[in-house]
Amino acid sequence: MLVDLDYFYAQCEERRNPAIKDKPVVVCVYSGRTEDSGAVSTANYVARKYGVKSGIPISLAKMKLKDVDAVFLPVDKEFYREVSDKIMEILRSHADRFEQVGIDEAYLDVTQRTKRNYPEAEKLAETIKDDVLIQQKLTCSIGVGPNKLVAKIAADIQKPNGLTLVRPEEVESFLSPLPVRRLVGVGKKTEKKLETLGVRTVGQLARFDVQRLIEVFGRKLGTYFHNASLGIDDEPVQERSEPESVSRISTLKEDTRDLAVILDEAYRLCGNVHARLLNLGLLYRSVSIYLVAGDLSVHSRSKTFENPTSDLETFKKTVKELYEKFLGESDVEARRVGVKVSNLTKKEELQKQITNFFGDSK
Ligand code: TTP
Ligand code: CA
Repeated sequence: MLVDLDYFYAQCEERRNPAIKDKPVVVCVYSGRTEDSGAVSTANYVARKYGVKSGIPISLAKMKLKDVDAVFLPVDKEFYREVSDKIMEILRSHADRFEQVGIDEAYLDVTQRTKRNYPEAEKLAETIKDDVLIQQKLTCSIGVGPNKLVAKIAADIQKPNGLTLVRPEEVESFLSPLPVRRLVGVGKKTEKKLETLGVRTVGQLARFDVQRLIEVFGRKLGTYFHNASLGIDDEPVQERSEPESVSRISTLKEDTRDLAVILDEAYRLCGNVHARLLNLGLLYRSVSIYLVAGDLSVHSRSKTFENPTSDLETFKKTVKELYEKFLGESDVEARRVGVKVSNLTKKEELQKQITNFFGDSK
């Protein structure tokens, strides 16, 4: 399955402030040069009806939404990351193997838990959509197929709040009418080149002589296009390897040296990091704090323990100690604060080591 959250940044904003839900919502990256310079990050589907989409200039979006009661908001990546983390944990719990790609997409290998049964997979996808909606109040679109390539295209076909299943026997009929642009790796340039060869649809690509494709695009890409057009893909859903550290950073409402204010935010981040650790089944041995000062200078302090732990209270206590000590030594004001754990070990690894050490006598 490929799960893709709908109009993600804009939907996060709607969740935070449901009053804007029926209006066009445009999330912007302001460059800061002039009031409206910058680009649109994403927009909700109401705004998309007016032609507003990712990448266009904010000024153009404003023109398209002239005389419309629209909402323009600056990106708040920290908030979206938080929502994303929580949703990814829900998704992970429904997969045999899990691979997050980007902030709002993930592949779920559900082969075993559905026993390759599509009605089962459909039920599972419905459950996932319900879980995400009930627990995190967000909609997503899901594509289900025999491999990652097909699942991804399936998820894109029906949006927002879509669910599209493509069974193995339907792959050919599903893909063949689609424009080649739908295939991952086919951009504007490739699309043009293929068009000069008389190839517009995936089906035409599938029937096109593979040797000629290789002549035009090279062996690697030519072979890939040929296989992709037939829905052939055997890329496994790849669990990402263990992270070296888990950290979160966030901007304070205003610059401050007030320990209580700093800790209030830092503890929230600790909770966030801790949840992630638990989910990954990891223990930490080192704790670090970050502080970006008003002048944008970056400061950090760390402490390393003898033994790995997953304890949240120890984490918070150490963060407090480190901030206290840092503020005692320096006179900067904090603009952004962050926390990090590192020297991570897997819980099972530790248990194995202990068992080996004491023998398996129980
Ligand atoms: P997408 O999944 O491409 O788009 P989306 O979630 O906004 O909309 P859809 O319903 O079509 O899936 O991107 C995920 C987020 O990444 C998006 O909410 C904002 C961000 N993004 C940018 O900041 N700039 C961009 O050009 C794109 C494409 C996305
Ligand atoms: Ca999305």
